Amino acid sequence: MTRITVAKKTKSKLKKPKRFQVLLLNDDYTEMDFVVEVLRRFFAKSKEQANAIMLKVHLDGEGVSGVYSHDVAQTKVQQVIDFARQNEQPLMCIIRQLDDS
Ligand code: TYC
Repeated sequence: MTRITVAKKTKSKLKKPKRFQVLLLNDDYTEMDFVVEVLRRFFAKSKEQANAIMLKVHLDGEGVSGVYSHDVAQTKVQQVIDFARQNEQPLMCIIRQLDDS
C-alpha cells in the first residue's frame, strides 16, 4: 500500500500587532515653526521631512507624524500636547488605528 503524506500547514497563533498612526491636526493659531520643532523633537524627523509634514497638515487638515504600538502612540500624543500647552499653542494630536492591523 502506498501512503501519501500531506504536509499540513500549521496555523500561526501569533496575532499581528495592532499599529496606530499619530496624527497632527491643523488649526489657525499654532505657529508653523512650532509644529516643525514638534516633529523634529518627538518624531525624529529631519528639517525637510518635518517641513513637508507640517505643510501637509496645514493644507489637508491632518498628517501622519509616525506609526507605533498603542502604548508608544499614546505617549507621543501626551508629550506633544503637554509641550504645546507649555508653549501656549493649541496644537492637537490624536491616534488612529491602522485598518490593516
Ligand atoms: N495652520 C497653522 C498656521 O497657519 C500652521 C499649522 C500647521 C498648525 C500644522 C497646526 O498641525 C498644524 N499658522
